Amino acid sequence: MQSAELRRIARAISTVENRAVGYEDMLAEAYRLPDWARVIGITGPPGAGKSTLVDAMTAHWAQAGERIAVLAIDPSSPYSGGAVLGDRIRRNRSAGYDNIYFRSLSSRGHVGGLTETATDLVAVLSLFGFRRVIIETVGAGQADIEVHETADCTLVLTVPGLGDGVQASKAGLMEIGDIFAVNKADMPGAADAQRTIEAALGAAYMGNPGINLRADTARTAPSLGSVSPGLAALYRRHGKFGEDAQCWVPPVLTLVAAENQGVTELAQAVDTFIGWSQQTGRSQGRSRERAYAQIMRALSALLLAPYTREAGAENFPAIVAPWIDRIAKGDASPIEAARSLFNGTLAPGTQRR
Ligand SMILES: Nc1nc2c(ncn2[C@@H]2O[C@H](COP(=O)(O)OP(=O)(O)OP(=O)(O)O)[C@@H](O)[C@H]2O)c(=O)[nH]1
Ligand SMILES: [Mg+2]
Repeated sequence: MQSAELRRIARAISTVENRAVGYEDMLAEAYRLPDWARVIGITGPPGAGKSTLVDAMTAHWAQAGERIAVLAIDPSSPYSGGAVLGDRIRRNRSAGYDNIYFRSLSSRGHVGGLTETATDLVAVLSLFGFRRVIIETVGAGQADIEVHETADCTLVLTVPGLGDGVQASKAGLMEIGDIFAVNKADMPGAADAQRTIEAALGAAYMGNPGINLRADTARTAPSLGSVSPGLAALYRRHGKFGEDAQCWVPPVLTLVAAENQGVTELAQAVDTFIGWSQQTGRSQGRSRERAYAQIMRALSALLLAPYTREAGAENFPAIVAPWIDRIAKGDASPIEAARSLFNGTLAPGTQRR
């Protein structure tokens, strides 16, 4: 990519991130594209080798001539003063290709939240001809879950020897993975880690890794009692044994990302999953759910806009504070607060006369 084009891409990304002037027009065009870039989310504990894997995977796809964008979500808190970008982007194998674009993004400060920004960014990157977008997040919280909403395929990376099966389930990562991989298989304990994850998955899945055809006749559904929201989302994504004719059981692969071992197989698994999701209509179903959520968020923002304009968004904390005190004292409920604000203080025409 020429530097002029890199600047145009960077400017477009900032416009979306900040919802700056031109943002709506850009999205109007981007959302009309017939086909978007495929989105691969990569998450896992700090130091698991995510960036090393991103480097190897981008090289793999870039070699095939694809144009790829990488967004590294920076988990930095406001206290640390922003990203240490050099640390988070590794370009060893992918350095020779000029069809790869890297960018670091803050996990905070997005007007509509990270899911909104990430989805819009995928649209805009598609406008610039990218066929794949890889999003790297540190497997430590909300950012992963939010980014996962946007991803066509979520890859959860772990390493041997940290009891990661347990760690991952604590962080809620077991429920978002479409594919799991144990990296650093050159270290002792990789097979154990693989078995731990397979065992953790066993409660929710039956059948063999990958696409399971005729799942309804093969097995009966596991009895899970009442299904948690996480599991329900998982079944929407992967199908459920006993109910759906086809199911996806997340494979648990092993890797040595630093040596480029297992990367081709992983890339193939990603494409198999994405292809299966599209063929079975699951991917389209998720896009529709996402569009609904996006419309509702945009709608609430528009409905709130007159109040925001009148009261001034910066005054909201002060306006709401007395209600927080009352709720803290056990003297009001949040919905009472919202209703009262809606009917009184915040109604247009009641401020600063
Ligand atoms: N032994 C071994 N080391 C690896 C492998 N892959 C990556 N590493 C090393 O692990 C360290 C962390 O790698 P990164 O790719 O930066 O890990 P990360 O998950 O992106 O880290 P954060 O972004 O900081 O969470 C580096 O020193 C890598 O060289 C592997 O397959 N085997
Ligand atoms: Mg990294």
